[in-house]
Amino acid sequence: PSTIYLKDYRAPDYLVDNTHLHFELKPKATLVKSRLKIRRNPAAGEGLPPLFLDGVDLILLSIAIDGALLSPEHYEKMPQGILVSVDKPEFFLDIQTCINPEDNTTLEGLYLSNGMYCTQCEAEGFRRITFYPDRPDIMSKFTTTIVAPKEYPVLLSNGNEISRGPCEGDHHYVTWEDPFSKPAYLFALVAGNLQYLEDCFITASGRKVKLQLFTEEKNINKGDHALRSLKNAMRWDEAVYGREYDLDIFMIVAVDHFNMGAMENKGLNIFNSACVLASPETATDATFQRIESIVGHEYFHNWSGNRVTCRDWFQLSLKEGFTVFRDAEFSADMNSRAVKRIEDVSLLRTNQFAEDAGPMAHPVRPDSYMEISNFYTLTVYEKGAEVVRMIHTLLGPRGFRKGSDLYFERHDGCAVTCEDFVRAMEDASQIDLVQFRRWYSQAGTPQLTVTDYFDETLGTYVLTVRQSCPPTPGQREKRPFHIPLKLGLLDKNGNELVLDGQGTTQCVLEITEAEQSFEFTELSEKPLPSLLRDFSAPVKIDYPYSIDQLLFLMSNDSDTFNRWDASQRLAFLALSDLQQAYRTGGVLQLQPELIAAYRSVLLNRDLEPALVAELLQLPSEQSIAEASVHIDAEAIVAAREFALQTLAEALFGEFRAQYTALNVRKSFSLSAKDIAERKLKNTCLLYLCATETADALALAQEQFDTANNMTDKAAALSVLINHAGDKQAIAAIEQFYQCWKEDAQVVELWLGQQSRSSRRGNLSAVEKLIQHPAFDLKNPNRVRAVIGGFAKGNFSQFHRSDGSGFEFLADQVITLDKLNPQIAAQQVIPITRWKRYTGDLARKMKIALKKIMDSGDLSGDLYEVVSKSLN
Ligand code: B3K
Ligand code: ZN
Repeated sequence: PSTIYLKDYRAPDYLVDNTHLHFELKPKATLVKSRLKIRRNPAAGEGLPPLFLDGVDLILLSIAIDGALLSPEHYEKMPQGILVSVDKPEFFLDIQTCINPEDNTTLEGLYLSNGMYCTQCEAEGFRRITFYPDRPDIMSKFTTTIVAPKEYPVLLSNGNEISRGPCEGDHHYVTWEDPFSKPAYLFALVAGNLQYLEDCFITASGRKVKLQLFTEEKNINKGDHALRSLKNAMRWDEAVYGREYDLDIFMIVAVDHFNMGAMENKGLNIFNSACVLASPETATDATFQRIESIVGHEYFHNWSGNRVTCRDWFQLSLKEGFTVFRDAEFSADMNSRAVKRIEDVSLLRTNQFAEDAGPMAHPVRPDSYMEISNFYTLTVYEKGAEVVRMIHTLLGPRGFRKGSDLYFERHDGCAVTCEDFVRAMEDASQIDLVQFRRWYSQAGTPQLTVTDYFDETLGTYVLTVRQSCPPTPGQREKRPFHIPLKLGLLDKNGNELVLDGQGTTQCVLEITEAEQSFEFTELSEKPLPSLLRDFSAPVKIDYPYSIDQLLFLMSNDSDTFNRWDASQRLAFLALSDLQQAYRTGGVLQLQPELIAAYRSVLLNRDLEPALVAELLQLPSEQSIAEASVHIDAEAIVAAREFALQTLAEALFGEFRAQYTALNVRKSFSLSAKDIAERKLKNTCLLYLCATETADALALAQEQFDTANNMTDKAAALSVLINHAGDKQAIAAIEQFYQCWKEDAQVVELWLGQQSRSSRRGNLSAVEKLIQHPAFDLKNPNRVRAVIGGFAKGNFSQFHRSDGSGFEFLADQVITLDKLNPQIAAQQVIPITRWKRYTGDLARKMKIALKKIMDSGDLSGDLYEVVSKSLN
């Protein structure tokens, strides 16, 4: 596979004003007729160069210009498409192709999922449907006719339905017209025997929009939450961004086989069933919240992505970073803002920081790729969202809103760049973002080192901030970033100090140089800095906090995020001491201060349950690994296990009391308060059961037997799997399966819990799960649950010192690559970061990678990831 560079971007030679598509659906031989109205792009130069049309895995039946069939000397077949000779500046191009949806296991283009036809075209799936200039800067008005047997009563595409009727031989057709120009990646088609829920939404200007959610009949009772979330998202986008919906109908479809979460096709969002279907009996609180955020995310794309789209795929974060920022703020407004921020930052620090430090590290706007599917990354999405959040911080809410208004107004209907976004923000606010743009072009996680000095005689406090950024592939040297550093200063009683004459107690320092000092005057004592509040920039920050200072911040900081962060820093310090003791054969000990801090968090009745639950979480093994310079997997597992056990034993009484207080029977609700209480209760249950005492396990069993919602049921199952003896655990696993085996989403949860279990998810157990009838290598959700659950979620078993976990992963990835290259390339990631591991593990990961490399014909997706990580 070849590398594509941003610097090589050229405007398209030809434009496609209209696209007429006609589908005759058959499982193994679907006929696709397209009629394209094409014209020379006036902005692309002189002459009439040949027209290139992308096409992959297509059978070409015929091609004609203005009705005249082209003979083979008028076009050239190439590996990835055809090149057509052109002799006029404007013409109609008619093409007929034949495709095979049933055998399409890549889940790109048109495929069948449980007997239902559906499409996935982003980024480059449309070229698997017909020959087309498949690039996002070609925007066209689409009309789509679908012909199918009447056993497929529901036939959907983008836009509005304009006609329907019978066809010969028990067939029928529906024609859809999308009045908005769009790139081919936003095209969608669905056909199936589906039921739907319907609702409606009145927009701010009084237009009525029909909302429909389509799913198989058996799931129809699981759609309410998604529809409610959709209406909340529509209202929120009007209130916060002034954006109204623009078609008369908005449809959501749930499909079981899907490579990612969901897709924002114009007017016809297609969702992975797991990201849209939920009921209290079958879905956990985390699932409900994920659904709300993804429904919001896809809806928000209607403006940030569809009305204004990307010029090329290097600009992916233009729509994804912005839209993740939008959905995060939506979720924060709908639920607990503090908890949402903590969750997002945990994800970023654990997984995006690892990406930024690994072999696939790339800037938010990459400058090259082999396979664009590999760049739907945490860097493009989550770090991209942090970049937009920093612009929000620098401009303030009003300036940011002016900027987004200008961006949408200026670029509506266009395919634009990250540069256009930043320029709109600058123009609207008059704030200089020249240096800030480096966030788009430089990869790697910046490191801030902060030192301070207090002059007692003058009463001045000086903070010195140094920034650096480690080298990443292709980028040795980095120039300083423009970093908003939000901070406050605390006095010895925990009060916020006033930072200026106006009574301000919090400020944003703008770090722009490699080293910079900031002075605060008229202070009577040396303050304690609360740095990087609300995680105001995606950086690592180092300040030599003592344990006492962290304990003080944990109970006194007015910034909730930093209270949590102090608890994490404390835990990291303790875990690092424990690792050191483990390695040197010393005695493992947890400081009494830390135990006392956890106790006071548990006993503090003034703290909100949501925050208590967060403060009590020990960092995951994965996040400890990411924070280590050299990853010593065995020491990490031992240290964390010891900390968990010690806290559980020392605070058993307190956990027990808190659990009992929260374990009251009441009807289920999704209020923020109830979600927080369930989370705290189940955190207590986990600590209690970590002691593996009969008393604690009886509580888990009781909760497992009587829970009236899946959050409590799944939490109980998880602790039974991880801490009960064989008999009790196996009985629970079996009973749960018998109860839920018909429910795809619950079965996925059940598979995932077993393969993530440090106690029971050893390699042979995972190999057995792969043989289970519920497993299916062609279903990405099942692959993510079992293979991903093991390799990404079962740190101790996957990193067993014999390397068997890595070899297993390599074998699975090799098989998977033949079916679904995108999923294979995602699953291989855990072994690509081998360089950071100590000793033999690094070597064994590398051997597993080589095995993949040597296995023969790799897809472009997998080849890119494996070859870059062997480099
Ligand atoms: N835009 C899609 C992602 C498509 C991924 C293609 N490999 C979903 C989203 O981000 O909203
Ligand atoms: Zn998106």
